[in-house]
Amino acid sequence: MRESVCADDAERLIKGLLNQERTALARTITLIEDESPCAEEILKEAFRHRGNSKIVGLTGAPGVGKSSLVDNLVSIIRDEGSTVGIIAVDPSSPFTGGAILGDRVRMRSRTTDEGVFFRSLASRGHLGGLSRHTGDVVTLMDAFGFDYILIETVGTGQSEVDIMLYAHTVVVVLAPGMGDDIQAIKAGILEIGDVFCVNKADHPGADKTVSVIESMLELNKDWKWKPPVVKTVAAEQVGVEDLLEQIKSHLEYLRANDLMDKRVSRSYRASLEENIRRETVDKVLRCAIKDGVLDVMLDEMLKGKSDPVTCARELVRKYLCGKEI
Ligand SMILES: Nc1nc2c(ncn2[C@@H]2O[C@H](COP(=O)(O)OP(=O)(O)O)[C@@H](O)[C@H]2O)c(=O)[nH]1
Ligand SMILES: [Mg+2]
Repeated sequence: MRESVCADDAERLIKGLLNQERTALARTITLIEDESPCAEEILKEAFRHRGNSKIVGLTGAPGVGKSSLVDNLVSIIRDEGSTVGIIAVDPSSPFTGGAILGDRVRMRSRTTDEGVFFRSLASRGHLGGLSRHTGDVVTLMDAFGFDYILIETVGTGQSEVDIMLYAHTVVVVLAPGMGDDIQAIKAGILEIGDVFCVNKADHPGADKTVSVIESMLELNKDWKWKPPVVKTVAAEQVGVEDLLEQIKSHLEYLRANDLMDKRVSRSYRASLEENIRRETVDKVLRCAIKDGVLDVMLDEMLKGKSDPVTCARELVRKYLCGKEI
């Protein structure tokens, strides 16, 4: 019964999505976040229609100015007549003002501008992981037909780095005087950056930060694409055109060197992993929570009657093995 209702709904939403109806897009994203079975059909169909968007990720520590940059990039992209979908996977800390800036883009997309669509994804899902839906939302926005998709995420952990795998071009954003974050760069982000952006160039030490990044990039002699380092003052709309030019150059480089497929398959791989986790780890935990089995097991562990290894095996056997999933 549920299936047939779902099928109708899915068909209508797919049609709407491909007709660039924003309500259909918004509704489908909600279905995905709710992990509704209807979302699956839509996603399968949407996947067949993706492949035209330029997907750009922006990552960096909280407060460096990612949302401000996104806001600026959106203005320039719109001035060029292109459309843009924005995905913010950002806890929007009240201390950084992230929420307020996000609101600015969100307001524009809700009120006057049909060419902008903003969606923030809850960064912590109910199972405790980082948003597992980013890849799916990228697929939907791509199928919808935005010229650009911008993904903003806080670049502090591995999961955030993983989200960047959905992008064709990754922009790593820094601000001057961030000694600790230069260390963080060493721990993984340097490798994924295609373009580096030193924002808040109105603050002292911007040139120093640029040269630190450049000297780190020098260590890798194998670059076919040497990531450019761009200075911006997002608060005053300075340097953001140059940033967009560098992003476009990188996309052009990928295309000219037949590297786009590699990037795309990187994102498919990330999507695949995301889906496998959802079909296994998330499913087992969800079932165990729903049935109350998890609480029972935790209690048994507390009483010394069981252990995580045994319980994990039991849960996998109970909820995955021999069952249709
Ligand atoms: N001085 C200065 N402040 C900036 C600049 N860009 C952003 N900001 C401010 O820095 C704060 C954090 O910016 P936001 O874009 O929310 O950073 P996010 O957390 O990385 O998204 C806000 O108060 C911005 O107004 C800049 O280029 N210079
Ligand atoms: Mg932000």
